Amino acid sequence: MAQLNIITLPDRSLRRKSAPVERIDDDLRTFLDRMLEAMYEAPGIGLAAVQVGEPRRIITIDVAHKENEEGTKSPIFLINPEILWRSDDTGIYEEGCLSIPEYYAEVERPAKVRVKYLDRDGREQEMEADGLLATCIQHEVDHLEGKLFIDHLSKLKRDMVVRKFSKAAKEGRKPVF
Ligand code: GNR
Ligand code: NI
Repeated sequence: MAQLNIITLPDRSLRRKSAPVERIDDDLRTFLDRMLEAMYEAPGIGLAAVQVGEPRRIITIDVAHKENEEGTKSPIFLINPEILWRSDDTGIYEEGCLSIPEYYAEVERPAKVRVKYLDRDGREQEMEADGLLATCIQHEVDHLEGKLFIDHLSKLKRDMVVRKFSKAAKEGRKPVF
């Protein structure tokens, strides 16, 4: 089966709000596996289904498997995730996004979150996360609302990024940062 293609700016479909998953069956699990493969291949530490053209509330994450080191995979699948609690204390990470290739910027977010979700067997789970995992979960849940990490930056920076991607796309090249 062909690998899933990751959508990049200025594609407006990244702004769509994703719809809840209604049934968790083998077809969905096959799709989860394909998402995971695309994420590892990229390589990235997280992926939301909307980034591969499926606006459904599905996320894959593996913060341990940053580079393609075989044997250290620890994937997490979050279906219909809901952030139940965000800490008051915040943390700053330099974020990137597979849909905004080669642009990185520091984003401040709550340092810890508690999230409720369905796992790949359809079982309800809750997890408390901190560090990079907490940042990644928030970055991915933002995608489900059509929100990108550049939305956390100043309007000046965000507009600069979008303009560079739009201009580059018209000229059939990649943006230079
Ligand atoms: O691969 C990714 N790295 C990353 C680094 C810091 C904060 C968030 C991320 S998620 C990103 C992959 C991606 O675009 N997921 O939507
Ligand atoms: Ni992203």
